[in-house]
Amino acid sequence: MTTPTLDGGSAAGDWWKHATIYQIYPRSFCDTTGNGVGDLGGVIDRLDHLAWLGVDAIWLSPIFTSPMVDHGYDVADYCDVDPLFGDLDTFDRLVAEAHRRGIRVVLDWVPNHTSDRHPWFVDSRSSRTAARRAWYVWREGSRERPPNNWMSALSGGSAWTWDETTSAWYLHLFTPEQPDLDWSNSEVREAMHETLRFWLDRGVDGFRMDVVHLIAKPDGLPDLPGGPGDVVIHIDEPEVHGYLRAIRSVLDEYPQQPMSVGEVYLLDPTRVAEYYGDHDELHLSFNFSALHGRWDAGHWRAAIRSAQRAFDPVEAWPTWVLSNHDQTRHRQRYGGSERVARAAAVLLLTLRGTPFLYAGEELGLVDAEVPPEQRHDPAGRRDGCRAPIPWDASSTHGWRRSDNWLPFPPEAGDRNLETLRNDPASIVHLYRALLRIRRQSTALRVGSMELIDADPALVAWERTAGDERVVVAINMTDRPVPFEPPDHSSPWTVALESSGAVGERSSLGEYPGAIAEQSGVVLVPAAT
Ligand code: TEU
Repeated sequence: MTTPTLDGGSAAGDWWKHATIYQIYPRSFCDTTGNGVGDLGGVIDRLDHLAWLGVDAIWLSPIFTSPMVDHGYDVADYCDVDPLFGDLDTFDRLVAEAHRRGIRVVLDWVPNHTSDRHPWFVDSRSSRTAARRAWYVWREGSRERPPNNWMSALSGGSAWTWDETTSAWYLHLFTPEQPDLDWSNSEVREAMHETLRFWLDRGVDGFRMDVVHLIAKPDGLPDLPGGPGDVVIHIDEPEVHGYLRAIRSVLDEYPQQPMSVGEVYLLDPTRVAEYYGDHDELHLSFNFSALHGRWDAGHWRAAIRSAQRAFDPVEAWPTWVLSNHDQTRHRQRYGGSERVARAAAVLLLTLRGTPFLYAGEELGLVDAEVPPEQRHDPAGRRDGCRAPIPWDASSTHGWRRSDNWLPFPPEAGDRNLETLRNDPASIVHLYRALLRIRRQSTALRVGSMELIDADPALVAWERTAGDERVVVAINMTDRPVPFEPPDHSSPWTVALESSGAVGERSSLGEYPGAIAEQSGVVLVPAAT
């Protein structure tokens, strides 16, 4: 076997612009130990699926040592793998095996807060004069009233917890077990930089940075103007940009072009774009404003335009996300049909920007139904989208047991990798075909993008790079819609061998999505 190059399908740099990044929630991916929880060995076992599918990188949700109050988003040691998932040797093997297949590895790095079990916090809370007292945000005062009106984004109560040992409040924007670090302290910044170097030295290709916009807090921690209902996760302070430039310098020390993608949870794309700095802060940032909307052509046209207005003038490279471990899976949010799941695949993989694909999207999964007594999420609402991935049609769906940490999604008997791979017209083959087209097309990966006037039921656009022009049209309704592609790409002919459709068309007709190139047209059928 020839060793694939780590080039994301392109000889050029900036691999993260060309790449499709696949998010793995390790607890739910694949279990090799039989404890009902996925692990790193399981990720290694499934790398062949990812290579077959054609993704360029994997992002692993947190794997560091953690008491798992928030499933790894509460880190007790940034420089080790939690024993639930494996150990550093397994991790090194994972990186080597992924790289051997041309797949890069991105880790989830949680800079805003640690676990309350992290030795830094254990020390910090031990006394008012502890060496690391000032690594966290402490306030003394009356135990009757928290220092301000901030509410925790996860547990709902105050963002402050009173600590008896030193009679003081500590800040936690998430659960009380996730105390916020004080990034205005240079020792904190240096210690956190070292945690990046630890993994970069082991060859990782980048980091997804959890709520990274929150690491700078407003001076004096004033009340939020909107009262306790105001959303604390929309904090956006100028100091954050200096912290990000310093983080970028650490990444730039390394030859593998490490990439940073920030979970910047601001819903105004113009503010999100500022987190790219002058190409000296984040490489990429999520733009969740598009995700929070209906499956509706008007919404998507507006979301695309607002991303273009915010990102293009400052040359900030966009990203697109439809699903992740915090949101109801998009097929379900958009009404549940196969047709929508297929059209959404075309949307995600043909827009201008780096697509993030959440494990199980390629199977068209919806959320598991999780009875209240089986829920684990401290927010109480995110278990369904974190269900185990069904790999085969057996009763345990490729897992060692049937009673895993969460139940399988409802249609696992049909929507599992084995069953879908055996059907060349299934959604997993559609994803694979789209990823292949994307790899082959410079226009789709990095070309410019312009919306095309079309029927109000449609979102249509053209991607261009040099002489290569690609037209994409997506029908966001379930009725047939006329669409005449621009002259240079007609007549439309079916080119996607796995689509099951043949013949010539000059209209989108009953199809939910289509991609037209000079070489032909991919019409995506609504169902198998
Ligand atoms: O999410 C941040 C965040 O804003 C979410 O809590 C969001 O408000 C909610 O999920 C929307 O439904 C990140 C991680 O993605 C999440 O899993 C963690 O719980 C959180 O940070 C704390 O680290």
